[in-house]
Amino acid sequence: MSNNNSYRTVYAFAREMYPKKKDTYLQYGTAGFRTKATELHHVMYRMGLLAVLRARYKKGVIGVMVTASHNPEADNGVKIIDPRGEMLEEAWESWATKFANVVDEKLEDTINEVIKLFNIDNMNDRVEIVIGKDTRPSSLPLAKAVQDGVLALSGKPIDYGIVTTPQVHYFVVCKNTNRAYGQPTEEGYYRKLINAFLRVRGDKYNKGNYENRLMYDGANGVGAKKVKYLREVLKESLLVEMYNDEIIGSGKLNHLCGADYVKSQQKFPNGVPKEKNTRCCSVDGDADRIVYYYLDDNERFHLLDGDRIATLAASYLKELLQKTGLDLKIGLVQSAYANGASTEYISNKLNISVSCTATGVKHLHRKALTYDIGVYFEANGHGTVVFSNNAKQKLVATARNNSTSADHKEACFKLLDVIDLINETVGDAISDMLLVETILHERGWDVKQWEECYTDLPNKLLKVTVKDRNVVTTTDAERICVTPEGLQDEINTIVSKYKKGRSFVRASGTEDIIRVYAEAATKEDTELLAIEVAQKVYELAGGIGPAPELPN
Ligand code: 16G
Ligand code: MG
Repeated sequence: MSNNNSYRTVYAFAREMYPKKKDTYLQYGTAGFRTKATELHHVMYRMGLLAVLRARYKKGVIGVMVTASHNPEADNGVKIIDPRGEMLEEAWESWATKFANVVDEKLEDTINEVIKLFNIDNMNDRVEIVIGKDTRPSSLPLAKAVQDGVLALSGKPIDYGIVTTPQVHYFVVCKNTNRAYGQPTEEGYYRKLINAFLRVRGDKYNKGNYENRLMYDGANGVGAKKVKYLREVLKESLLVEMYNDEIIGSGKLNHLCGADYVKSQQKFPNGVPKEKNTRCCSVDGDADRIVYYYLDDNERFHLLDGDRIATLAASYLKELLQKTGLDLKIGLVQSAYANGASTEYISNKLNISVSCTATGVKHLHRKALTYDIGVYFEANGHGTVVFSNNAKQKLVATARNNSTSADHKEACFKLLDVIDLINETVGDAISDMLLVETILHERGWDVKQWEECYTDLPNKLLKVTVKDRNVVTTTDAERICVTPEGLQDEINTIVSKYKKGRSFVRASGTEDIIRVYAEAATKEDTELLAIEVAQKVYELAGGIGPAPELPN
């Protein structure tokens, strides 16, 4: 006997419109599902269903973003956003995986399992699900599938059309805070960011060595579409020169351009003119990542990645905080991929507390929330700054207090403006760009002065293909390898041969491979160190295909 509810329409819809192919298995990874767009129709429908259950359980608005970020245009993906703008709670990731993989006939039972396990007794609530999508041609039908899933369980889909991932996070938070965070519209988003940016910038657009001109690589995606609007509003205050803005269906999304290409290839993107000593930036396919770079007089490429943005932001916020006279705790969060030179600079020169978490925005974000001012960035350009309620309340109270000195007051108002130009809900390429431009402007720095803060250690990333990536497990924020047994000892022995050597290995959360990271005092040593470690991984973790080879 079962007293389960019957969700016949759910099954009927699934069978008729979004049937699951027999042989597919997909896992909700670091940032949701991601694979060939043609494999995802049933997954999208089911994520619509899950989003409704989650929204009823949390009694709040949930977001769903259809995107495969920096992947090729033929891929797509989906991620679920929790009521506070965070990534879907890990305990529910396995439910997402289960939903994606059960046969159509079991869909109703799985819904009932969730309802029972989480005591969801408000199945009639008309919960809102915010849906956004990137510029991929496949995103339109896939977002429609999410909507159908939401409707099948009588939720209310709110379609925001083509937007960036961070915009969806922002809309979700605005709605769940009853608009205290801002207006849940695109106009509200731009207005909040741009008003703050213009107030801080004042009417002097060029300062010292800072020039208000920036070359912008939109990766032929949503980051290009959105900045077009931004440019109109920024007018003369910041001249954003747009490149790679062929948006829908050009097949060029992320192709030889965009933040991932620039960071992983350490190369200047196609489609941007090679102008020397000019500040450039690239965003990725859903505009939640950004990196800066320039070409020097000899056309040598210089990258200013997430570590650089983190150090720039942390040092600026620390200074500004000191000027407010308030005692608030500031900290910086990185992953093991952060360049060792940046970590040393933060601890020893900036005297800011720095901590390391596992890879993935959700881990860094969570740690950053433990500070009053928590700056977090991954080297690949994902990151933002979060401010505690305590910090915000103190700033407002001090700014409004008549006995506060004029200097302290001014600093409090400025910091409040800076908070408004930051999208705290998640890393946001557009908001991060405005923050970097604000700081460089205020300091009167050109891109070289920013780079001169510290010198990156040479570093190298390699991939090793193995039979089963799950054989590699790690601890201590992925810096120590636990299995296969003996691998860490081997890594230690190899690393000890190299000056300033550091290396770690971990299973990728987005590709079926093991990643090897290495850094050392010289480029040659770094190459050797990376290969030696990769060879050990190949040997001890069941490598397949050609073994990594030392250069001759
Ligand atoms: C995803 C993560 C990113 C992480 C990357 C690691 C989000 C929004 N994105 O793109 O934070 O750096 O995966 O990829 O969380 P990997 O596991 O393949 O190295
Ligand atoms: Mg992205």
